[in-house]
Amino acid sequence: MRPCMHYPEVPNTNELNRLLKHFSIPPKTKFTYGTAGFRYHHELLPPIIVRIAIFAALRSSSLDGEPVGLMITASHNPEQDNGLKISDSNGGMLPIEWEAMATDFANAKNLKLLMEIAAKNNSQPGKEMIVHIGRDTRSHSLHLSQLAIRSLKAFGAMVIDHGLVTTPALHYNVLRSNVNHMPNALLYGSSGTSFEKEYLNSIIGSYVSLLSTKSQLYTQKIHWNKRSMLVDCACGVGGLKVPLLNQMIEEFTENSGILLDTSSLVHLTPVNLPGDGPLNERCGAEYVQKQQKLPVIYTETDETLNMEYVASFDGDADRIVFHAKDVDGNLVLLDGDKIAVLVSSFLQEEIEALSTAVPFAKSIRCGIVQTAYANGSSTAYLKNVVKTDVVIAKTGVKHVHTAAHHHFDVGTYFEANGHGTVLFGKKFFELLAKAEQCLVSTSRKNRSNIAWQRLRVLPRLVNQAVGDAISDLFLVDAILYLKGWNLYTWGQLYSDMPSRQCKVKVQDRTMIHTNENETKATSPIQLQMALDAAMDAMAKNSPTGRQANRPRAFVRPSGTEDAVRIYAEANSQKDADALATEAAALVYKLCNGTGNLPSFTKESKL
Ligand code: 16G
Ligand code: MG
Repeated sequence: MRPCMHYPEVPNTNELNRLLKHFSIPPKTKFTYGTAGFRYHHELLPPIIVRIAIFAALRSSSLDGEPVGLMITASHNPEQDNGLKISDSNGGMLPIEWEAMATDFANAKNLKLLMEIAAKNNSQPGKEMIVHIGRDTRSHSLHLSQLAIRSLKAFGAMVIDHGLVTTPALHYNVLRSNVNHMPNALLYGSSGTSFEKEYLNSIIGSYVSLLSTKSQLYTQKIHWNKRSMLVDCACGVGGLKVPLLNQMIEEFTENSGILLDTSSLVHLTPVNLPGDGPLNERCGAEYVQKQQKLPVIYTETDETLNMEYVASFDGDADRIVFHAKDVDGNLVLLDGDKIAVLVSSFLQEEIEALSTAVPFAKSIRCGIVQTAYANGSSTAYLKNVVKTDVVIAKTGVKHVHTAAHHHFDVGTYFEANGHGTVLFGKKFFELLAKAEQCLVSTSRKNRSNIAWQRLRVLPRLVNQAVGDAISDLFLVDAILYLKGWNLYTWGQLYSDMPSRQCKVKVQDRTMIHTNENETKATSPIQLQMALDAAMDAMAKNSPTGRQANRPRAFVRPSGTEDAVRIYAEANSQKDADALATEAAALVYKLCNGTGNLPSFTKESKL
């Protein structure tokens, strides 16, 4: 877990020129910064790595030497792909204004052009340039990270290599090394350069503290036979970290002195570890959520695996969905929407409980950010039952994260695909300080006091830089434990509208433009008119006139693949499939489709 430091050397122009020449841009190729960085077949990556490593150093320089991060991963994509994600110094995504420069960099032939682009963007090498590097378990990631390190050293930057880490842990490392971006309340404990262990310990410590607040406030409706969770790590980097957690939980509980019935602690059984099977293939969060199928368990084990409580991560462990197998062997899926509902209702309840003793709590703006992919039933439930504010933002962490910060003091965001976290703003920390003054001398059993004990541990449990499968796993488990729920109780909060996702290849997907939150296509102009007509026709035949059940479809160009994505939901699976098929055919016809149109036979679901 200890990072390897590479101290800055004198910039070596010859070496840089050599690297740029050797790893030249293939003819007729244009690389583009996508939804979350660059993602291509791994053989195409080396020229991008050299150029974006230099770009990252310049970004650090533009922030007066604040460290930034580079993660070598293609997340949930298949093994043959690889990519680069950039963490800004605050642990968040690269600011959108810098994406065009990143694209120009990735396509620049030589050092002279790179420096011209940098100058045009008022960016220049500085004395202090620090880049944290991490990589996932793909077979080509080591070689690509070595290339990034070589390029950074030649450019005169300092490199801190974390080796095999999850994407969220790398973001956290970056945030933690820029303490000016961390809320004071989160600064504590150790110093040094490796924060990963400290990070996992802080998650576990907060988790155990949260469990210890269990009281008779919630009536235990369901008793767990065994608090044991199977964790499908998608054969990716999360599989290197999850096996460490049981022992960390035990050690923490023993040493902390927190009184807790140890049977309340969840036991994790990690499966689909690196090397057990193909990365992200028929396993992991993307497969389970998009294909709506149970994952294949590649790990050989003598144990009978408990499929009642399963979490699936994606390949770089920044996404999570939960699921179970019902008595008929079918999948019960608890996706990002269900997590949003669970987490936000818990937060609302606790803030409300606190408000009886601390009226300031009433002024805290709590809310949820979703994307157009959020199931209509979840949005209706959040608005009508949880009674919370819902904002729909564009797909991609950079959009939902920004919106959560912007709109709310306690902003929860979850994409249906399982990316998400809760962000706590300044006013929330003010609330904690006021609560401390009012409640420190009250009984720990007082409801407001319990709410305060719960709320104050959350910012250390929930990753404040970016969504994290490990941190979300413990958050969800703790809430379920406190409520006495299992996945079925949770799943029954509302029923998802049947939905279908698919994709269509077109000659040039950039011809499709959408409105701000991607719920409507703005061009080609006929496309939305035709989609509206298809939705209206289906709505007329819908069994109920309720707003939540209105069939809905939208299309958007993918930011990670050369395809147009289609989403449809309706009152039956048949209707959702029919609407998706119609939307796909419209895209194909109006946007110069190529290849095959999707069909929804068992094997061709996308
Ligand atoms: C990336 C995004 C994810 C988004 C997905 C959409 C990050 C860290 N990840 O995986 O948030 O849902 O892309 O992919 O931002 P698409 O543009 O291909 O549909
Ligand atoms: Mg990912």
